[in-house]
Amino acid sequence: MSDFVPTREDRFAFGLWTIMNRGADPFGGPTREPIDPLEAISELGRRGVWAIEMHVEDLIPVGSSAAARDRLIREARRRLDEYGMACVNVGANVFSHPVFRDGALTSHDAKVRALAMQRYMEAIDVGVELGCTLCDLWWGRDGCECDAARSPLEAFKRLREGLNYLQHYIDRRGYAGYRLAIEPKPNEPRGDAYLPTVGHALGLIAMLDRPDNCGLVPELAHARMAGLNAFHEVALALDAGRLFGLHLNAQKPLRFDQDLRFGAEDLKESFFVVRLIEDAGWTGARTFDAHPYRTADREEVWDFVTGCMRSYLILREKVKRFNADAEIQGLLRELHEPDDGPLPDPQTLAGMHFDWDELARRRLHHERLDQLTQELLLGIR
Ligand code: GLO
Ligand code: MG
Repeated sequence: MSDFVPTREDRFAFGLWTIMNRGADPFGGPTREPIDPLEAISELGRRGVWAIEMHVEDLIPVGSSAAARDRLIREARRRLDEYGMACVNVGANVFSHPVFRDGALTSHDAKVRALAMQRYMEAIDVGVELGCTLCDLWWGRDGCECDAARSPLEAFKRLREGLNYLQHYIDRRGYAGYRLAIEPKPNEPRGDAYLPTVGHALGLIAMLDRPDNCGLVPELAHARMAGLNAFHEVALALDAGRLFGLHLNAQKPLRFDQDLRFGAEDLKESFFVVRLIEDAGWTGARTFDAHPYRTADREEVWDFVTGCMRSYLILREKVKRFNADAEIQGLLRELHEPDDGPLPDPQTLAGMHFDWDELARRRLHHERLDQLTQELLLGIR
């Protein structure tokens, strides 16, 4: 059995913000010293991580001089190259500063909307310099508590306009291959966020000027916060050909955004997500977007990093066993047979006779199948 040590081929990534997270929550300030973004890149590189994601502000604080900006980009690039790493998403932090307290792209204030757009443009420019080809938009503050203040019709229109504007920017600058993505989330920090799920986002994407160039970055915790099956959410994005990224973490359902270490909760659902993307041969980054516990100190942040990757590798090993397990595969074969291919033409179909009772008597094996899956995950198969 493998010793579950990650290599670049495993395509693991971390958001810089996850390493830089200082354990603060709404009820208490930071509990650990900050980790510098450049140091984070090198430490991740030493641990076999393949890529990073970031908000442009994680690396380049707002207000940095042009010289400081260039130096930070150069140094980030040098460290990425040193470890054979990539940068797979640069987004913008348009949620922390009070100027965005009532939204960025959907703000009532045209100047705030323009400022947010400027930040996204900067994210794309810096991304290009780092060899990145994706800008994932998580619009943290684009939502509301007070529905009297803004019609969602206005909000959806502005989100659409914002995405179209960014796409035109990408086209005008000739950034070939650069893509946009929406990261849906149901709530937090807003009471309600616009576009809470993958399905909602797909609906909006279909109305864009260039729907082909905008995809999704689903996050397991966000789906579970909405009480949804995260496996199905990821599958919907994959099926639509729009799985441009993936944020892995763990979460108890219907709670605040816990951003737990991957594998810390919802093991069975996580297993099926790993199986989905591994079996599909999906080549995107397996990005962890979780936070070390508030109780963790600076050193324990690296335990958290190792833990996320080990859990993925262990689940991937379980996927191999699942796919090779004769009993499980036998049940699955039986379940999927007979597969008579496509439906006959409507005239033939209209004349067909069905034995309802016989069809209803067919054994489906769900009890055994689920128990076997459970036993496999519990380590006795
Ligand atoms: C917060 C989101 C956030 C995004 C990030 C992407 O709940 O998951 O971490 O993933 O802003 O750039
Ligand atoms: Mg995320």
